[in-house]
Amino acid sequence: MILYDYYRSSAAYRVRIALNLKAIDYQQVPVNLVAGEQRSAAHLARNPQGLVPALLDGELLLTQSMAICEYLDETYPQVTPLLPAASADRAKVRAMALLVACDIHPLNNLRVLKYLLTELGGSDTQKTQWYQHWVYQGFDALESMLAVNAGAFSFGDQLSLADVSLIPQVFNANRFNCDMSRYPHICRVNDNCLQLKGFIDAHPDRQGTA
Ligand SMILES: N[C@@H](CCC(=O)N[C@@H](CS)C(=O)NCC(=O)O)C(=O)O
Repeated sequence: MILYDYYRSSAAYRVRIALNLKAIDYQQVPVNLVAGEQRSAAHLARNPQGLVPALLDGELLLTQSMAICEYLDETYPQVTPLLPAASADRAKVRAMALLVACDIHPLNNLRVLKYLLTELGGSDTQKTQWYQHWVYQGFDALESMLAVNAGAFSFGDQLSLADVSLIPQVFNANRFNCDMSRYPHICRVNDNCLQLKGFIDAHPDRQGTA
């Protein structure tokens, strides 16, 4: 498989975690978001949205990190299942995963922050305020969901899609100096995940920087 990747992209980071947890060999092809390579003709042919990640599995080209993670989970169900067996439990895991992927991350994406700065004339301080606002709003809710659902990980003691989605968001929240002391459950789950090889190897600091 080939992952079109950027080391600091949290959406690509999710897919790296899922690939590692599934013990799938893959090749990384960096798409430098700061240099604008995501808008090149070559990358738009892979992902018409001009975003990373994209995953090539043989002839199959996939986009959208959560769709890719579910594809990997369905294709390799025996190795580290990312969704629980019961449909009610799957809905709970997806709710936590999508809270991050749909309701925090898109508001704080590179193109949105850039738009705030360049088109709307915002300052760096306003950009940080915007970023932190949406993290706090999402994490306040997620913290209360983890209080009910979490054990060592987001959903009991089994790894799940909720962890795959959460850990990259915590990395980014730290980058933007969010006060994580407000979230003891999130921090515990994050610490536990970061002890595991699949998460360690997927970490942005362990990737090439191109
Ligand atoms: N919903 C998409 C989001 C993908 C996304 O936003 N990727 C970001 C990096 S995390 C990106 O490529 N940004 C490029 C840009 O904003 O120009 C997914 O989960 O794959």
